[in-house]
Amino acid sequence: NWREKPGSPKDTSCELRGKDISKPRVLIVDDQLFNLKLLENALKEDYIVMTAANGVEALEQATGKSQPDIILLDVIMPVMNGYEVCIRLREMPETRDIPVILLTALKNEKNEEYALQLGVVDYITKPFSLPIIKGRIKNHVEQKKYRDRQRENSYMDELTQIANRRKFNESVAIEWNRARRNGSYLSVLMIDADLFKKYNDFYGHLEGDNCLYKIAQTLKLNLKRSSDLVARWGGEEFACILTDTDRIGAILVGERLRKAIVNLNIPSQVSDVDRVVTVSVGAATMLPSDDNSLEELLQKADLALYKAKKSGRNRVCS
Ligand code: GH3
Ligand code: MG
Ligand code: MG
Ligand code: MG
Repeated sequence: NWREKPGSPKDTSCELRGKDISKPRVLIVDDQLFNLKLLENALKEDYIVMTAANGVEALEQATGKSQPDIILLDVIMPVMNGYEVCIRLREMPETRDIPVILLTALKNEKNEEYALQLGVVDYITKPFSLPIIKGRIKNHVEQKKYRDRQRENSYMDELTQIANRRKFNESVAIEWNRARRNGSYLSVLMIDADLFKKYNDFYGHLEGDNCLYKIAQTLKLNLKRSSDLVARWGGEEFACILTDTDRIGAILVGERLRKAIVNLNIPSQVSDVDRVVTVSVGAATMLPSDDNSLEELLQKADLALYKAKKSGRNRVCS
């Protein structure tokens, strides 16, 4: 069965998202150290507990590499109050779907109504009962995990068993924003199988599909960092997101991927390169800012790919 090579398709739903086997993560946000400690102690057995003492820290934690599965948020805090934190969380695609429970001493209808309008999943007033908080967290985390699984399924390309374009689009937008905040480089690779129409015509569509599966899995296997992503862009084209990677770095990764495909040694009578299947790669890099855009980055990668095709295929251009 060709699907068993070069890496058997495991349960990729978890893989797309990184490690998912460990405990759920809860972020507790409160300006009172006493409350933080109390909740941390109550939750640390069942959760990985993250803490923040104000709204700014909370947003930093929520947008970091290890995101919380749920946020317990105090309302009255200096610098930025809980409502503002909620608004900011809802604005960003990477934090929009993290459930938020407000924990507050503001015990009146107007405040609770406002909180619900902002999209919080629960509103708990202080003084609180620990067992009830734990019960509510557990239920909300379960629902969140279920939604995550549903979403992961919608992110998968059926034929190649890697991420699809929907996943790529969502991830690249998130990484663009993250790179912009951090002042770091973001690179994209566009990868296109060479002379694939001829390959299909010569070997048939089934063999063509088989080949696309092998290419996709090989690309995935050869990306080393967990923050990198390869997706099927469509047809015989793939796209990679390389976070925190400058132009030289992107070209190096592109070369590694190009060679890995050559080394697969998939026979191809229609190829003019050692009679094996090859790919062309376009690399583009940007330092995201006000003066450029994600669309431009993707366009640049496309142009570079065009250059690679024009100048003879089986190469990386930037
Ligand atoms: P180039 O080197 O310039 O990229 O030439 P090409 O033939 O690869 O490019 P072109 O865009 O002309 O043709 C792409 C071909 O890829 C057309 C189609 O037969 C094939 N293809 C696209 N999607 C699939 C797929 O899902 N399965 C198979 N078997 N073939 C596909
Ligand atoms: Mg407070
Ligand atoms: Mg193409
Ligand atoms: Mg092609």
